[in-house]
Amino acid sequence: MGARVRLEDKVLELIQGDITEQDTEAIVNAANERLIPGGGVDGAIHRKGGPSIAEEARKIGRCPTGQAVVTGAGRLKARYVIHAVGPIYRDGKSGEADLLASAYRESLKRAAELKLSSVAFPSLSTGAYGYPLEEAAPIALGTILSFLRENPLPRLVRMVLWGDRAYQAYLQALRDLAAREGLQVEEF
Ligand code: AR6
Repeated sequence: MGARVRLEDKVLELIQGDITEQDTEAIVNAANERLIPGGGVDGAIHRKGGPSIAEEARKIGRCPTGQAVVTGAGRLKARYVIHAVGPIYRDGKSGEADLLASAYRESLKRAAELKLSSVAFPSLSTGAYGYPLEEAAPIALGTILSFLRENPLPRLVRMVLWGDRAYQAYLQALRDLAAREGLQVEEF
């Protein structure tokens, strides 16, 4: 089950699934500032990818909120893991939206620097960090779509949503965004 919008030769896609199973050139991790393996997406990536990811991350050391750093992807199908640090949600009025948009944009910049054509994201900050899905989804999708418009790479960005509730929240946000931008949503 999925949905996509096209922008010339670019695609923004939503699917329901598991980020660790993606065969895009990079997958994005929902990391923390200390780059120390935690739960959720982070735990799943380190479990399935093996210890080399944490070893590389340890050498990098830290990543401030709203930024993103790159390691290899160990045993995962992807070649790279882009570790993005989304904000911890407080009240929605503490700069969270800008920091969340920045975490997506910085991840996409890392992918573009590596000349990658495809990257998959989880829904940053909407698990342990408490960002409400309905607020996070339009920020994530709006930021990705703007980046796709303004940059040649990546050409495919896939949002991988865990469970039906997250998928439905993102599908609604994609429909709203597409309507504003005059784009068609294809469901598959
Ligand atoms: N594939 C895709 N999405 C998933 C998966 C998966 N395998 N597992 C969970 N999700 P979270 P955060 C969804 O908590 O909020 C860690 O401890 C999940 O339902 O992984 O940015 C880190 O070390 C939720 O919607 O990330 C940090 O300390 C979304 O992914 C902290 O959590 C993000 O949930 C980061 O918290």
